[in-house]
Amino acid sequence: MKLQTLGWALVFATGAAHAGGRFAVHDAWIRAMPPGATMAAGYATLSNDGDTPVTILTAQSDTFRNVTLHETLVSGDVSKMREVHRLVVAPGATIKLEPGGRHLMLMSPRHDIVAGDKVGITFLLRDGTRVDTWFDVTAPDAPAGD
Ligand SMILES: [Cu+2]
Repeated sequence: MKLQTLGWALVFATGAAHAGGRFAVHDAWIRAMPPGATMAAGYATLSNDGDTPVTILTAQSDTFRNVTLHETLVSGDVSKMREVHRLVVAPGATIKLEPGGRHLMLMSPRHDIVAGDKVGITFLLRDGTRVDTWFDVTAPDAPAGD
């Protein structure tokens, strides 16, 4: 019992400082938007190399007025999107944000987004950690995932 208490104390003491180190964002990209478009989607691979779950609450960007986590639900030939209020990355797991699945919904850009740009996006974790990342803007006709 005593050992277990000590274990938790260590987790709390070091958890916040290390959360950003075990949560990582790879291969982050946004498809370039046609001029005047008000909506784009962000894709990335999210990984958790730690031994406790990482909970993502939301994301923010200086480039877009509104950023939310979305999932795509397909029923028959109808495809709908809905907001996800938290996304848990299990220890050792990766989650792909990809076309046709979960994605960042990026709304109301403050300026046009063109291929070659980099867009700063910050993930907010439940433990209070903010994880700053860069998303590459790719040409509109680039194959998904490139
Ligand atoms: Cu969406």
